[in-house]
Amino acid sequence: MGWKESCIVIRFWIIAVILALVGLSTTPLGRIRHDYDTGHREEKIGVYGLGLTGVSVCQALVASGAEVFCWDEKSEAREKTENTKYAAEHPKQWPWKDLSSLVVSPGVPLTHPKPHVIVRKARLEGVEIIGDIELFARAVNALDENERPRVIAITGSNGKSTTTALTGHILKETGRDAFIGANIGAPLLLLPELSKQNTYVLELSSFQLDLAQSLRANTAILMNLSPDHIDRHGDMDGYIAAKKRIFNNQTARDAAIIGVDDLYSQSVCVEMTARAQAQVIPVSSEGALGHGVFALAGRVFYSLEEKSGEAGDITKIASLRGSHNWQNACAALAAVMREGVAPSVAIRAMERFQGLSHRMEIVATKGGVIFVNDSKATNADAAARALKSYKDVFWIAGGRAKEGGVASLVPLMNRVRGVYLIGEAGAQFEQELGDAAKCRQCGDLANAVEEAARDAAKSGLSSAVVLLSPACASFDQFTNFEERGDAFRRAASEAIKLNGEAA
Ligand code: UMA
Repeated sequence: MGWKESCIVIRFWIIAVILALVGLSTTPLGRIRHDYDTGHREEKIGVYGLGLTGVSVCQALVASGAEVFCWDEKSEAREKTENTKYAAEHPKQWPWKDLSSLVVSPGVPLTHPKPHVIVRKARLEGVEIIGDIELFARAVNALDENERPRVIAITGSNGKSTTTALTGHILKETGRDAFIGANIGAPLLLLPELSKQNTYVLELSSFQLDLAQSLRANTAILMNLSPDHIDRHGDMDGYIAAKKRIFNNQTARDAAIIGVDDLYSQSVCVEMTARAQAQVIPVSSEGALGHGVFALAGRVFYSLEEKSGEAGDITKIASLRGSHNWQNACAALAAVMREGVAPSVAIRAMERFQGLSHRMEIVATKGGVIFVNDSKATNADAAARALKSYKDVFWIAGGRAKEGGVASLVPLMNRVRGVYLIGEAGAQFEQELGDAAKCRQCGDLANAVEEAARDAAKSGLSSAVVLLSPACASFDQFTNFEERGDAFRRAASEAIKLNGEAA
């Protein structure tokens, strides 16, 4: 190689090394960048809470050119922002006078038990308080009508995750570009970029709805209402008001699908029908409806303006067991029919639905005993649904109690052979169940599974079910319900080993 060629090769390597270094320093941002333009170019925005939501918000805002000021009370959360363009900085240092918005995580209290100090500060400074769903809503609202993606938003006290997953599953199976997220799976801002081809199927919590002022859902679903998150909303009225926000901004072209199997939701359905803002489609798994979608003993029917008939029989679908799941199926059917899916095609897609982890999920079977993980059942109403689905239940319950406890479950104790109590709520639940059930204080989940599995095996019952359906939040002993469900799965396989063939 001559001098000239050597110079070219050396120059090539110098450029390559420089490019590699530049690439290395920008790779993390490049990788986390996603394609939402939140419309915040050059604005200064505060972000409070750096969990799943907060980090996705910071990434979205930075990628769209905003200057981000963020904070989290936990140092581990703040550490995640080191070496990023949104390094955490205490709110005392934020340029409050120049902030255009404060984006808070859903877990940050707005009103109850009392407004968070950051919320009070923003109100004092006249800075609007929004959430990640609102950033999405504004990006969608900025598009021309014929460029908007479809938005299906789903809420309710119970069944919203299954309905979200089922709706997304049917749409995907029938060739739509459907994406599931928000309170389930990925935070909303991590879903693929806005496109008119896309359908976003969003599970929304009451916390998120409180922070989603301009969201307009083409289809909004309210599954049901029972007391939940009262500590955050003050009372049932506050909770219902948050849930009803899902229908805000809807137009006559949009649909409000409402479960009518509980009194609270029935009154919302009446109110929405009177308001005549969107087309109301009632759904039920407890009786026939003149107008709406309903299940009778697991056979699904639809009676809508343009068509009516039987969609199909879902009694044999293992992942949709129980009448609460039939209500989920009715709501999903109503939603996908609006997207042009034929009812019989939707039912065939449901047959391939695998169900969700931690929702009446069969995790083990041994010697006739079935172990069911229903860790997601964080309130009495959800636990009732699981208890009603089985007879001969060895029921594991407890954790951090929710408003109302488990007194409402006493009538179901004729199905329960033993109650194995864990966590903070143990003593309270034993008192509430009184003589209706045989209760045992087990302390933690591992002990409860061991004892319940032993009793189930000894019972000789052919339909014995060891059911974790806690009717409680998990936070006294676990980080979240998923961790609790995983611990149940492990304990179930340990118990099977311990009890050998007998279990
Ligand atoms: N933080 C503070 N101060 C506060 C509250 C929170 O600094 O007062 C910080 C915490 O230290 C933590 C972060 O904020 O680092 C957590 O924020 P978060 O509790 O809002 O949780 P995320 O990780 O952002 O998850 C949230 C939802 N969590 C809640 O609503 C409590 C997740 O729902 C959701 O999946 C996720 O956004 C993505 O959208 C979970 C949930 O439990 C499944 N939801 C409740 C439910 O379903 O009942 C509402």
